[in-house]
Amino acid sequence: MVRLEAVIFDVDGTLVDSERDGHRVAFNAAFEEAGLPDHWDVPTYGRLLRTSGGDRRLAAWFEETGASPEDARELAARLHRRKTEIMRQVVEDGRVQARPGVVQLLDKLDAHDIQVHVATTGTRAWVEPLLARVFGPRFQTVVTGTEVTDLKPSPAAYLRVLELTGCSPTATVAVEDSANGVRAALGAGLRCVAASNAYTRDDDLSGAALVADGFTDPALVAWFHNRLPLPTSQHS
Ligand code: XBP
Ligand code: MG
Repeated sequence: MVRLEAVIFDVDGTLVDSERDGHRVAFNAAFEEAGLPDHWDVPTYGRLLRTSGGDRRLAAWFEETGASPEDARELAARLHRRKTEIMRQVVEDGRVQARPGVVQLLDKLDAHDIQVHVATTGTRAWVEPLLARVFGPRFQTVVTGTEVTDLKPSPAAYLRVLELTGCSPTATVAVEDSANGVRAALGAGLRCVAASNAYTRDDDLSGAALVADGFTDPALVAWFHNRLPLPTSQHS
C-alpha cells in the first residue's frame, strides 16, 4: 500500500460546514441589501451548488430567472463583491466551524509529518481568514478560485498545488465532499477520499477511493490510519 506524503483538502463542505449557514446566508443578505426579491432557501441552494463559484452561481440564477446573459453577469459580479465582504464578517463572527473529526485528522497527519495543502474554488478574501481562524497556520500551500480561472470540476486548482509543492500524485490524496470536487481531484491524477455531507449525500462520488459519511466515519479514520508512515522508532 502506498504511504502518504501529502493531503490536499477542499474547503467548502469538506474542512468546514460553510454552505447552508455561511455562504447561503451571505448571498441572501447581499440580495436583501440590494433591494432584490431573490432569496435562496435550503433546498434551492442545494440545487444551485452544482455550479461552482459564487459569482457563476449568481449569474446562472439571474439568467434562470429571466435576465439576459450580459445583465446576469454584471449583476452577479456586483453582488458577489458584496457577498464576499459579508462572508468575511460571517467568518469573523465565528459562524463557520470545522466539520466534526477534521481537527483530529489534521492533528494525526501533523504528528506523522504529512504535508497538508488546500485546493478550493472559493475566493481568497474569505478563505484565508477562515483557515486562520478555524485551523491556525497549518496549511502549507493554499490555492483558491482567485488564482485559478477554471473552477472545479476542472483539475486546475489541484494541478496548481502539485506544481507549487512538487508533491508526487501517487503519494498524495485529495479530500472532497462533492461530485465536482471528486472529478477535479481525479482529473489531476490524484486519489480522492470523499466525506459527504447533507448537501452532497446523493452526489455521484463513485470515482473516489472511499466514500464516507464524514470524518468521524470509522472507514475514513481507518483509511488514513492504514496509510500513515510508521513512527520513526519503528523505521530502524
Ligand atoms: C465551493 C464553491 C464556492 C462557494 C462560494 O466549491 O463553489 O464557490 O460555494 O464561495 P468547492 P465564493 O467546495 O468544490 O471548492 O462565493 O467565494 O465563490
Ligand atoms: Mg466542496
